[in-house]
Amino acid sequence: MNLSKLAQTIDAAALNAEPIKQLSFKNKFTEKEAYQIQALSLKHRYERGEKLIGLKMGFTSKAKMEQMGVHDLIWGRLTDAMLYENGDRLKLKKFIHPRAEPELCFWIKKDIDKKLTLKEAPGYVEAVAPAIEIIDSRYRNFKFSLEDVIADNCSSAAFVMGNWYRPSFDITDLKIELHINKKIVHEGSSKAILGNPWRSFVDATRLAIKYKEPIKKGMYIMLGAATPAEYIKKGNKITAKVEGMDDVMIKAS
Ligand code: OOG
Ligand code: MG
Repeated sequence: MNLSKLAQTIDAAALNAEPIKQLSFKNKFTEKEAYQIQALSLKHRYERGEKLIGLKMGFTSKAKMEQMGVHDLIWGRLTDAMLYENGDRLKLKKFIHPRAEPELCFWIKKDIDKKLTLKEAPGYVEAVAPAIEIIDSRYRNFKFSLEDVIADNCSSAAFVMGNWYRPSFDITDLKIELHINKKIVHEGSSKAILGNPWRSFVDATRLAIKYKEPIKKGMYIMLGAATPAEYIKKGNKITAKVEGMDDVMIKAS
C-alpha cells in the first residue's frame, strides 16, 4: 500500500473541501500507518507555506468517544492556517460539514523533551485559555474508523482561543458550555476530559515523544472537547463559555 498516495488523497480532500470515502474501505492500514499518513499529508501543507504551531488531543472525553463511536485517544497537528482570532468570521466555503466543540487550550512556556508527570506539567505551561475547535472530517457523513480519523489529522480544521489565564487557574472541574446564537447546545465539565484536563496534556507529552513531534515553546495544545460537537451553519454565532473565564466566539459566514 502506498501511504504517500493516501496522504495526497486526504490532503486534497481538505484543500478542496471535497468529501471522500473512508480510506479504510479499500486499504487496510494500522494505527501506526495512519499516523504516518497524517505526517505525510501535513508535508503537503508545509509545502504550501503552512507552519506547525501546535498539537491537538482528541477523544479525551466519553462524550466525544460515544458521539463518534470510537474507543481511544488520538492526536493531530495544528497549523497557522487553522488559527483564528477571537470574534473572527469563519468562511464556511472552506469546509465540508464543520462542527464546533468547546475546549481548553494551553500555551507552552518551554521546549519539552520528555514525558511529563502531572506534577511537572504546570511548569511547562505559560497560560490556559477557553477555546473553540472546528472539526471537519474529510470523510462523507462525518463517519470514520479510528485509523481513518488519525490519517485525516483528527478532523482538524480551525481553532480559536479566548483570553489567557495563569496555569495556576484551577481547571479541574469547570462548567463548559457551547452556545449557538445565544442558545445553549451542549454542556459539560472540564472533568470530563480524562478526569482532569492536565492528564490530556501529560498524554500529549507522551505521544509527542513517541511520535517524534516535540512540543516546543510557543506551541498551542488543544486538550480535547468536554462535550459532543455541533454542526454549524451560515450566520451562526458560536460561543464557548468556560466557568470563570471570558467567552470565546466565532461567527460562521
Ligand atoms: C475527531 C476529533 C476529536 C476531540 O476534541 O475529541 C476531537 C472528530 O470527532 O472528528 O477533536
Ligand atoms: Mg477537538
